[in-house]
Amino acid sequence: MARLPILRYPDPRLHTVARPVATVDERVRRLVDDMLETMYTADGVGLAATQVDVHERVIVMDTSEQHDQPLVLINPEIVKRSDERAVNEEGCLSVPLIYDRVERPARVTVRALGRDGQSFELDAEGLTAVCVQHEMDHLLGKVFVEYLSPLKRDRIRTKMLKKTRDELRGK
Ligand code: GNR
Ligand code: NI
Repeated sequence: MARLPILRYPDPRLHTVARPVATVDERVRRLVDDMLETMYTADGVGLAATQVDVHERVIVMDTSEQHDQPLVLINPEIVKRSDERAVNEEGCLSVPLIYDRVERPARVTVRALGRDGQSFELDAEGLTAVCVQHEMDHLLGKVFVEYLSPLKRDRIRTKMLKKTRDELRGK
């Protein structure tokens, strides 16, 4: 397994729309395993392939308390959304140290292929519902800050550019 570099907002590659996976083969399983290692190492609860500059419909997640229940979603599709909405604080490994409130459907049912290539359905609520919708947005080239006001988004963009510049200078 290998840790992959995570793209940071406002990298334009984060706005790429991912293509479906044609076959869950050895290459895709290796990508999944590298993404899981990357997610766990970064202390994230989810990671979309877009964030590691691979533009295919692959997501890994683990919203369990013990971080011991990896979930793999390949070619995920939302088959049901609740009318009820919920507001949650979101963060993103591609926008480090920024957290803000986003409103989304409270519950979703997602159909996807697992690491074994078998189709399954996931009924998600709570953090799992937030996370799967956040990750599916990444696959469509959307970052959560795009739900915020243009003013907030612009402040975040400036802050991220400065942070990246400072880190490159070794500050
Ligand atoms: O680690 C993550 N935590 C998180 C918290 C609230 C809402 C969404 C997330 S996803 C994020 C990891 C990430 O950036 N996935 O794309
Ligand atoms: Ni994210």
